[in-house]
Amino acid sequence: MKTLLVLNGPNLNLLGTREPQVYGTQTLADVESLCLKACAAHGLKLDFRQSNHEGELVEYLHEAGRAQSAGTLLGVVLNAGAYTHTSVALHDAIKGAGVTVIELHISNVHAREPFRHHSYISPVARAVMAGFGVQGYALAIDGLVAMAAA
Ligand code: CA2
Repeated sequence: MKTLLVLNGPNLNLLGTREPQVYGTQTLADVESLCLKACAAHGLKLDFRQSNHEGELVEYLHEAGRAQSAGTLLGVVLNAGAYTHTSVALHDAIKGAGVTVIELHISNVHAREPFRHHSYISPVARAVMAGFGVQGYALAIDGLVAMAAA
């Protein structure tokens, strides 16, 4: 049974506690449950993580690259949070690890402040999903599975 990694960046541990008009009312634990369901439907094991630390996210992406090379990991659904718009380190980590990443955003970042319009992740992502709310996580999992099967 292969694993799929859902990786969440800074402040996503606060999901459901503030800004419900932007991010909805579901918590990160709710998101983990919906990812678990989506992975189970495809016979996949879920590895669900969150970190507020850029270096830790880099380490997780390196680990994911090794697991994908070893054939035990299908790929990563990554919501890099605000690091999306700032982190050359995450860009380089994805590229260097050679790991398949689907970039995911709960909100439609392109309909928000201009500083959220640029992503360092998009050029090294296989696909980008934004604006579907937390349901986007399940859609991204389905999309990653479909891509891997094609
Ligand atoms: O829409 C998304 O998923 C984002 O990746 C979320 C990031 C934001 O910086 C990106 O531009 C878009 C922010 C995550 C913080 O989430 C919070 C949720 C509730 C309360 C406070 C923060």
